[in-house]
Amino acid sequence: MRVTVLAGGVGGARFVRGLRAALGDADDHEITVVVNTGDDLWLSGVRLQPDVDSILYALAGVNDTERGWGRAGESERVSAELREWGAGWPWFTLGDLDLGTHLARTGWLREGLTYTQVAERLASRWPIGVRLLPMTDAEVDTYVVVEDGSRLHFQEWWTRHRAALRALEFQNPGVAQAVPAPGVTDAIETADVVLVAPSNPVVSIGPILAVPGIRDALARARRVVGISPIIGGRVVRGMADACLSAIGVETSAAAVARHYGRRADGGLLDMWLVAEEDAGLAPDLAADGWDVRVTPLWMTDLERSAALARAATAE
Ligand code: FO1
Repeated sequence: MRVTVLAGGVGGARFVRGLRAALGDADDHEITVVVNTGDDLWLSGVRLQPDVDSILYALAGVNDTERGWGRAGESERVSAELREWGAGWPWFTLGDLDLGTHLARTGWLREGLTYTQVAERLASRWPIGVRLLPMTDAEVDTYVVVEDGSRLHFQEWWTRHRAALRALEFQNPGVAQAVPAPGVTDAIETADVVLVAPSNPVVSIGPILAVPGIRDALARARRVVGISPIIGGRVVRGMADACLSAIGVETSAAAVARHYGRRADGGLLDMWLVAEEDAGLAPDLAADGWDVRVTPLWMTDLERSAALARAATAE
C-alpha cells in the first residue's frame, strides 16, 4: 500500500509513527510524508525546520516527548552563550544537539543542496522507514499580522507571545511563486490514500495547500482522508484555536471539516475522522453528504496511534 501523509510537527509526528507501526515491516508498503515548512526560520545564521525535525526525531526515537520539540537528553550551553552575546532570540532555545542538525543543514544548503536533498541526507542517519519530503524547496516562512498592524515571524508570535496577540492574517511571502518539491505531486497522485494528519489546519496544513500545484494534485488523488485535530471542541495540543479564529473557523471538528471541504463539492476530502467525543457532530455532516467516521483520536501511545492509522487507511 502506498500512503502519502500531509503533516505538521507534533500531531503529524505521532500520527506517522502510528502509521509506520500499523503498516508493519512488510516490504509492500511505502509511506511518504509531505512536511510543512511554513514554520521554518533563520536564526543566528542557521536554518531551522521545526516540523521536518520534529517528524525526523520522532521517527528516529530521539525526540523530546515531554516538551514536544527538539532532542531528548538535550543541553543548552550554546543557547546560553548566544543569550550572553545578545544574539538570536532570548525566548527561543537552540538546543546543542538540535543545533548540530541546523549546522549540518545550513552547511549543506550553502554547498548548494536543496531542502529536499538536505532532508534526504538528514533522514539517512536513521532507518526511519518513511520518505520525508519538504512541501517545497522555496523558503516560505509564515508571518502573522496582529491587531496593532505589526507583522511578526510565526515563531515569534507562537513561542514569545504564545499566540496571545490576536492574529488577523497569516502570510507566506513567496508561496505563490513556489512549486512543490520534487516527488510531492507524484506521491500524492500515485498513493492509494492521502492522509491529512491531525495537524494545525491553518499553520501546518494551510501552507502545504498554499503551494501552487498541491491542491491540483490532491484533486487527482485516488482517495483523501482527513483526521480531525479537534477533539471534543478543543485543540489537542498547541494553540490551533488562535489560528482558527483568525481565519474565522470555529474550534470544532465539523467546522474544520467544512474548512477543508468535501472533494465532491470541490474541496479536499473524501472521508473525515472525528473523535468519539464528537460523535454528535456526525449526523449533520452525514446529512451534508460527508463520509464521516467516529473513531478514538487520542494518540496517547503508539498502539492508539496505530489503531487510528488503521482506521484512516481502511476503505
Ligand atoms: N518552542 C517553544 O515554545 N520554545 C522554544 O524555545 C522552541 C525552540 C525550538 C527550536 C527548534 C525547533 O525545531 C522547535 C522549537 N520550538 C520551540 C517549537 C516550535 O516553535 C513550534 O512548536 C512549532 O514550530 C509549531 O509547530
